[in-house]
Amino acid sequence: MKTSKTQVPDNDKLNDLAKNTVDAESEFLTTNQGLRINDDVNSLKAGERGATLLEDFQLREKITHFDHERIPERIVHARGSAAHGYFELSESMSKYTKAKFLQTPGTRTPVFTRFSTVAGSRGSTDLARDVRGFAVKFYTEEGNFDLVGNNMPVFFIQDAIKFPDLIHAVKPEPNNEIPQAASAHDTFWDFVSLTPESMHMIMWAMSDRAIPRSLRMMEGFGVHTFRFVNENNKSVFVKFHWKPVLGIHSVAWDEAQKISGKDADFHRRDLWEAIESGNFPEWNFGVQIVEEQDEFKFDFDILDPTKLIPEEIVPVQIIGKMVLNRNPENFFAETEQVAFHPGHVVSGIDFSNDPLLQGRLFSYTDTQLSRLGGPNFHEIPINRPTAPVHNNQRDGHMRQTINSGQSSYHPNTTGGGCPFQAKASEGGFVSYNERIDARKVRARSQSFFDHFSQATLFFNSQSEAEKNHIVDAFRFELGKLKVAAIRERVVGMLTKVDKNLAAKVAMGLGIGVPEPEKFLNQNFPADGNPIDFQSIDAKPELKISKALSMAGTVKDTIKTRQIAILAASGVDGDSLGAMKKALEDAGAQTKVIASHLGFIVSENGKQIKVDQSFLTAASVVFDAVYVPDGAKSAAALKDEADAIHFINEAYKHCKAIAASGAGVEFIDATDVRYKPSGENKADKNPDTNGVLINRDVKEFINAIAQHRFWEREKTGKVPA
Ligand code: HDE
Repeated sequence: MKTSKTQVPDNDKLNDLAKNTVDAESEFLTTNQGLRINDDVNSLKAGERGATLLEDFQLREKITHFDHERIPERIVHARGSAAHGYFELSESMSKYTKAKFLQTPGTRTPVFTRFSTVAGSRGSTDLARDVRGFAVKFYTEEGNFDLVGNNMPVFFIQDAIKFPDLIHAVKPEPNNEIPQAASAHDTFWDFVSLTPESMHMIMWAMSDRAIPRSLRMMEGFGVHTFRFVNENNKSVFVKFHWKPVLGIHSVAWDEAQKISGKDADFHRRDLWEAIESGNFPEWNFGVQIVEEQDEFKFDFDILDPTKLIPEEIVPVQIIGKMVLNRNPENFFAETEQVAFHPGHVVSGIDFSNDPLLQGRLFSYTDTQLSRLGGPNFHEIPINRPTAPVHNNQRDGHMRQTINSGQSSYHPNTTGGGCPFQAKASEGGFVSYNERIDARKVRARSQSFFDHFSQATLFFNSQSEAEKNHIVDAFRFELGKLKVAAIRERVVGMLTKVDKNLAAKVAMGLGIGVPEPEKFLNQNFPADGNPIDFQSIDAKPELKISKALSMAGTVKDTIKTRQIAILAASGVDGDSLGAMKKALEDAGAQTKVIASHLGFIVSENGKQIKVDQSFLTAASVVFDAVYVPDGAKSAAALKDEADAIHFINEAYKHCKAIAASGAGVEFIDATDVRYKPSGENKADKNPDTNGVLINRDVKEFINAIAQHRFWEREKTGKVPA
């Protein structure tokens, strides 16, 4: 019997390296010293009813281990889930970089990718309005390269020195530890209202990007500008992008809040189940390349992490893909203990002077020392490079490697001079020899001072529905504040982004639109802070960037979409079966939901297995609903309040709904409006608005692929 096995990334080399792992193919339960255990049910006592003896080393070992099973959670990005996979290069980058894994098309590099929320604790909900971490560890033959990014291309602050302040402000307030995994509270918005540079990122965080439908349907960004360096020591700037093959999709905010109650593990489960069912998530990997001589040609500074380079100005070139095809074997050993670090680079990849990136380069090793207990965290299997490690570092807590020999210093003769330094031609890392000739100052470049024009660009680039959701998000978040002055300051700041946006938010909050210039200056901390939000009134050329909207990323596929089929006994088994098959053939997953678990019986007496009852299923965790024919089934559903609620909610959240035959009678008992009424127009499906009544299954499939019919939010309001 297999009892435990330490897993390392699925790669022969890695397995070889994991020499000191435990591969205990033993039939017997043992202590940690390998002693076979005879009784794991009773502790050692003085008599059957007697006191427990201190001598019981078996009990003490077990409980002591248990007492120490938790390690400090990550200060940020504590809640995460991860998977193994590979990166496959399709376009050689040899012109720009000497990084080996980016040379030959077809090269596969093993990866381990961890997604996370930022603010919540380990046990918090997946569906919090938050930024998502998107961290990829590439186990390249030249050492590990970590691309530690987010699902948004910019960040809240420009300088690392403000990071502890930002995080203290967004985390639960320190006096009462409220609220968990939420930015809708005074301290966060107080910080934002006094930090104009955050405005661009705030627009992203208030958009639906902050509530993804699935981790498999989010973009990823390296955020900072990095450098590629080629064999001739020529460098270009580079921004990294991940583009999900399934498109970028989100849920509705009302839905997100409900999912948090119905299934707090929604994203984690979705990722796990997709991989288990062989639907491996995929992203295209892209780069934006900027030649060194073009560094200053933009109307923003490419070192400023609150700015993106619009794809219309520098296109994203797709150079490969990432496929996640294996779930971790053990959450703690892999997902929890993985240690990312933006400073883990390989020869050919280097840093820019982005002051946020520069600060991160210190922080990540430092945090692992306390989180993983010492300096040897690189020896934990998930963190080990596939490239061999030879150096003179020794000892420390939990050292795994047994180094042999006398010498642990350089230079040496006692060890024959080993290990040797590598020349650049041998793959030795040489930092890019950028010329730096400057005064030592605590200051920020004037070129960082345009805090609003890209926030405006983002807002202008959104679809109408996306814009409305941003307005609602501001109303929600600011509506939760207790201090009115903070609310006003934020709305004042919004006028610098878009006057109409500010007016709409103000209306929802029942306040007038404040004059930003006047009061923002007054309220600014009088501490000589050099940040003056008005310093630059930039007028960028680009007014709209289509790439910033999710609306254009709808893909023609329903692969992995979850479809609920509501039924009761008396259902038309053929109608149900045909739809189930058609949807599954198209790659979707279906679940039959009824009032009880077990089986329902079709019109012609066949048993149909029920997957979930209304008690455990909720429309918010599905993408679409189907109600099959069958008079008795429809009548029974009409009497089922949960079934009516299910449909109403699916309708409210703008999902595709289909019904056939008598199933329509049940739809008629809900608040769903489906009759074409002129104003009830859908995005791509003008006749149906996503409600398919006695329509062909192909139309239903097309509707599911559209993801949502946001138009309904205007015309199809239902209480749910
Ligand atoms: Fe992080 N960040 N960060 N961060 N970050 C951490 O490292 C930090 C920043 C990001 O799945 C910590 O191992 C500083 C930007 C991800 O394990 C910590 C600054 C971006 C993850 C840390 C930033 C990120 C982290 C906490 C400002 C997007 C999760 C635990 C200078 C480009 C990685 C840990 C995982 C984790 C520090 C800003 C992404 C404390 C000081 C910008 C995806 O070291």
